[in-house]
Amino acid sequence: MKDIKEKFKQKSEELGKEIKEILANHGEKEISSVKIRQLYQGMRGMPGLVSETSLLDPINGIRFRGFSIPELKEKLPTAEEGDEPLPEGLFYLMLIGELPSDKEVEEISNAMGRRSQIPKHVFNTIDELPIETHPMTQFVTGIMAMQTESIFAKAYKKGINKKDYWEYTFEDVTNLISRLPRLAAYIYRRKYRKGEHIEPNPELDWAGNFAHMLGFDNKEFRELMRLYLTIHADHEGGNASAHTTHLVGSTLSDPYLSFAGGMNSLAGPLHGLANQEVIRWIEQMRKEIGDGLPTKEQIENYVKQTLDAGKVVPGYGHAVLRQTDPRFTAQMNFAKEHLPDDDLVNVVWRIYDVVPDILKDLGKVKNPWPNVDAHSGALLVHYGLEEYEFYTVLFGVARSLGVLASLCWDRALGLPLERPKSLTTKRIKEIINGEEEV
Ligand code: AMX
Repeated sequence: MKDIKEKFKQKSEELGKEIKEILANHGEKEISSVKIRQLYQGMRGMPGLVSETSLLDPINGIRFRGFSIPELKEKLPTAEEGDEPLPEGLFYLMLIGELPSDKEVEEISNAMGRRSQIPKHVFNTIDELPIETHPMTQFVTGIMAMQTESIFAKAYKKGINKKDYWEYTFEDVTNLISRLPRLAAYIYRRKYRKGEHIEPNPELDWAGNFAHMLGFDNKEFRELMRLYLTIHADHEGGNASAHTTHLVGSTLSDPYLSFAGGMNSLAGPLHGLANQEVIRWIEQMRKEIGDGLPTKEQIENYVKQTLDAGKVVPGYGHAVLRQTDPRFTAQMNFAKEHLPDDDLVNVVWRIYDVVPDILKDLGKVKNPWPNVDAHSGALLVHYGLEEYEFYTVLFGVARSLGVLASLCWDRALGLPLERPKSLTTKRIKEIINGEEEV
């Protein structure tokens, strides 16, 4: 990783200079105004932070350093055995801002293999948790237990110069990303496969090795993991897991603590937990109306039942997107190629035919289209990964790539403690009445 680290240093110094100039020449330029409703509605659409790794367009979806998902599929290096992009390549792209060569991706894969060792106390800590503990709780516990390994925290304690923060962060970030598949696989095998663990295979790439350690050692599943970990990696900086990682990191908490924070936020049903909720919801529907392909009317009735019970339809809607999520489409294309006749996949596609119109008719849902989580579970079930409570952990492993690449940038650019202003409703009423603050 030495050359990549050197390249990152050079890129971040260049951007640091540009930002200084922007601030000196345009620091006072207004780019947005804030409406009262935005304070009560989750700051939707309010620019509030900078994140270099990706940018989300409401219609066209996510672009990683300018590249769409189909472009990533075309341009990023792949494993020899397949044609899905290697997520290590996306990590490089997000970190450096340029497409990697095959050699650079190989360098990352090898470094990740070498750095993937996890100290025994981490496994022991997880083993102390009751087996029924939710996999996301086990995942966060494991990340927190690994914090003993933080190079940044140790260096900070000794005393380091501000300008060197990024270097220690970079090391922590690379180590943490390398270790996460091992940690996640450990949790999976502990909870669902009688604790029969599988040693890593150093010959495999990051995602391929993850599939292997989970116990799904076939080419198609390895390919699915490469695609899955790529498309879930980042969704610009304002989404809850990215923003939480950034916020916690802004206090100079080390990457382990910051990422654990991000993962707690991914564990919410409105965010990453939606992928488990989708399969749970479909399973419930099939219990009620029977297996096989449900009719459109049956789905319509089930959706209405969900809405009447005051619940959301999981996998549909988005805070920013206003079209079908290209991450949904990428998974649909994978399914069309590899498993077009799968029962559950066909249920997911039929739900896609029915739900948007119903949500549109409600008149309040801003985005009636499916998001990434509407499709992911059906693919996993097909290959035998049926334990849906584990799905958010897969999302979390993927999300590490984007939010931790971003954390490297935060430290390299010396971004400060995040501390937005909050108001009380009393103060808002005073502002409405044109009263000065007392
Ligand atoms: N089903 C039913 N109602 C929905 C809905 C859905 N899928 N999506 C939005 N709505 C409702 C909201 O609950 C809200 O109702 P309210 O005014 O009675 O409170 C209204 O429509 C307006 O909401 P919105 O502005 O369209 O959405 P939002 O930005 O507030 O929330 C999200 C976005 C994702 C939380 C929401 O669409 C949702 O709950 N979806 C289902 C859960 C889900 O799939 N989450 C995963 C998102 C992707 C991810 O992070 N992994």
